[in-house]
Amino acid sequence: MRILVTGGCGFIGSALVLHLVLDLGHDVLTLDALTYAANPASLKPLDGHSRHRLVHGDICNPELAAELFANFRPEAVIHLAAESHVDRSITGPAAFIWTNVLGTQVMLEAARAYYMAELTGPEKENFRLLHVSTDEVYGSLPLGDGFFTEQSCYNPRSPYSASKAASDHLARAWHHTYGLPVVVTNCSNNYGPRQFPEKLIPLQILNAISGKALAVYGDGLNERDWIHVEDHARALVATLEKGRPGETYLLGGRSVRSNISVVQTICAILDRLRPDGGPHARLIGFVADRPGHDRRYAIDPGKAETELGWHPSRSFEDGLEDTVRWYVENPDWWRPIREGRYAGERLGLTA
Ligand code: NAD
Ligand code: TDX
Repeated sequence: MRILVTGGCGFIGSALVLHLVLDLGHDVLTLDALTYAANPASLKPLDGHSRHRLVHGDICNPELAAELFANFRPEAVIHLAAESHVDRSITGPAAFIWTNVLGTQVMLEAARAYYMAELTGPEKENFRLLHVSTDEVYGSLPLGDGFFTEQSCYNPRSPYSASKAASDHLARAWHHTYGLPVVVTNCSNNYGPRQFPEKLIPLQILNAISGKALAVYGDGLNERDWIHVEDHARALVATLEKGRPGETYLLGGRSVRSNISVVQTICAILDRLRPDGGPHARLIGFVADRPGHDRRYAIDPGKAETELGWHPSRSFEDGLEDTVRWYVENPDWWRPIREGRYAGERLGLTA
């Protein structure tokens, strides 16, 4: 299949693109603006690969989007490009509205024009646009209690989740109004190799390795439902293959943990891998809470499991151990980021 992936140089996008090309043999065109969050090193295994091409460009550019549809003629689109970090959305929301809302509209319009004008017969019947979103659109559950389902009401509470909620509504509107075969997934917190070290797990791993403070927001009891990024990538492929247009599938790893227990587990793993730096838990400290900090996210992935035949396969503790090991063994991937070098500079581009 020819698949257009937006945001393929990011954390989830790169895991997905590697899976699509190397494991499944698909032809992939990655469209990515190479923002600070991108790391082209994540796609290094595809250097020179005949089945992959990277286009450095912005999803908010309608001419570029139209050109890529016309020339690449995708059989499917998986749309992941987004501003993704909640803390950044609190200090600078504009980029989130721009990319997540306007950029999604641009991709939907380009897909609609192509779908209507260029596709016929089985090509048209089988075309899909998969919109990749988050469980944060559903707001916050009470501590220790309850799960989001496809029936949960939208209640976004941060600029990030509000922008993603808007993009979900646009995606569904393009299905209902124009008949574009859109499928939406809302996934819980991902973890795994190649995640930008601003998110909880990689940030705490790298701070612990360098003996820096491990800042836990508020009382540390907020809960997140963790899924390994490779389980998410497999879920997206299953959704593309079996998901029904117009439907929504909630994806999660059935691994709800409090933030403090995640940080303590990272410390315990590092105590085993790097006993000289331990005990790492001495570095843990509680800091001021995130404004509007959602208490609990938790997903019931029952519909995805039943309809798509997909199940999360990684236990959180095993997956976390592998992830900590990956960061310990791959400083070449994260050192340029920690040294504050611009993503484009890492690529040899100018800002
Ligand atoms: P990320 O921040 O690691 O990567 C985002 C990628 O999108 C980067 O490569 C960046 O360069 C690219 N991008 C940003 N703005 C762009 C633009 N205007 N044009 C083209 N490319 C642009 O994000 P991630 O964690 O991999 O998340 C990917 C998607 O999955 C997002 O849509 C996010 O909302 C969603 N999601 C993430 C999680 C999670 O836990 N990380 C969970 C559920 C859903
Ligand atoms: O230093 C920290 N200390 C801390 O206590 C950081 C960075 C986070 N936290 C807390 C806040 C959250 O309760 O840890 C939890 C996880 O934080 P993030 O990694 O920032 O993730 P979250 O806000 O839950 O959002 C993530 O999951 C859903 C992704 O960033 C989103 O893109 C995704 O949609």
